[in-house]
Amino acid sequence: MARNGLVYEYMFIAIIVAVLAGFISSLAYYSYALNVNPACEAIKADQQALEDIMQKAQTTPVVEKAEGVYEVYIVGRQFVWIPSTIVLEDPKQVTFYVATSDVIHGFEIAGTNVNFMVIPGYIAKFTWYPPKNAEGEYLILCNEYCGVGHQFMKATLIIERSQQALSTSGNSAPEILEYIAGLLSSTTGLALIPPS
Ligand SMILES: [Cu+2]
Repeated sequence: MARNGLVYEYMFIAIIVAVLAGFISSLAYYSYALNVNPACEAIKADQQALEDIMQKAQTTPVVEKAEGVYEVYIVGRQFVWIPSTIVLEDPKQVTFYVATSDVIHGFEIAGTNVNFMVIPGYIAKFTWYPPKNAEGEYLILCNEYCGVGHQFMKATLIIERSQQALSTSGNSAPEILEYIAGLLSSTTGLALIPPS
């Protein structure tokens, strides 16, 4: 009887080890072979780099590199985003550099595919290609519980469209397909090839 019990014990240990090995190797496969990774790039940052980004967030948070190409510097802190308002005019490509001066925060622009984690000691870099019809006020929130004032942690993104951009803003079918493909690849890592 006792020996039989031991056999079952070993059987269960073997099954559990096999299941764990399966999970861990599928994680490794997705991460390394298929390159399915968190949406943003995390750049290791020392104290100086974090002070620099704080300085930029407080003085010049929005830098227009070229027409419609922006770099935006933001710092999260219990329980605010600095700056609290970001205005972009006719953005085509927006690269966010986001850091935290205390705990982990989640940077999300509601209604878009911008959603990534901001980890202490790193600068999160994420490039967003706003759809042409993105316009008006967007809520930026913290989606990672960071303390008692978490629910007050928000900011506003305002996208302004000039008259000229508006007149060409009608999304054609290929553009919508492109947008969906971009969304799919940025959230799942899968490449969608539209039928030709
Ligand atoms: Cu937070």
